[in-house]
Amino acid sequence: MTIARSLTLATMLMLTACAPTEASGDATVLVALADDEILLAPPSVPDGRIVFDTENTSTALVHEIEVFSGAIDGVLPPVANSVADTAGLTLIDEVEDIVPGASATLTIDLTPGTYLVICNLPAHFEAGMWAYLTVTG
Ligand SMILES: [Cu+2]
Repeated sequence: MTIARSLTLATMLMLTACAPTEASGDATVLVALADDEILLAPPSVPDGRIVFDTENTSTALVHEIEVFSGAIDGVLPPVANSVADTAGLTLIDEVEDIVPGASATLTIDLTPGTYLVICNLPAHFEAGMWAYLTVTG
């Protein structure tokens, strides 16, 4: 392969990698459910149909993913009876009972705003299982 051809291939790969995800309709958020945190990659996506590609990375605990609208970044809901009191939030969708090592996919249409992603099994929210997702317009 010539150098010019290698450069062309490299350029094409870069253009493909940089193509905006919203052009194809869906944005994907990789969600790692760990025992003491939830990691979202990326933590900000454009509005529209969003695929939460979720994996329970725990070796021992069952987890769930719940996505709430109406969240304010930096303002967590209070805890009552070992779970988050989500009375001021709106549950958009969830997947329960994701066993250790298992994956689950949640696809939701979201409008711009701040969303709170949590696992609300007893004591899990308090342990740190929450993350904010920013959806931009
Ligand atoms: Cu959990």
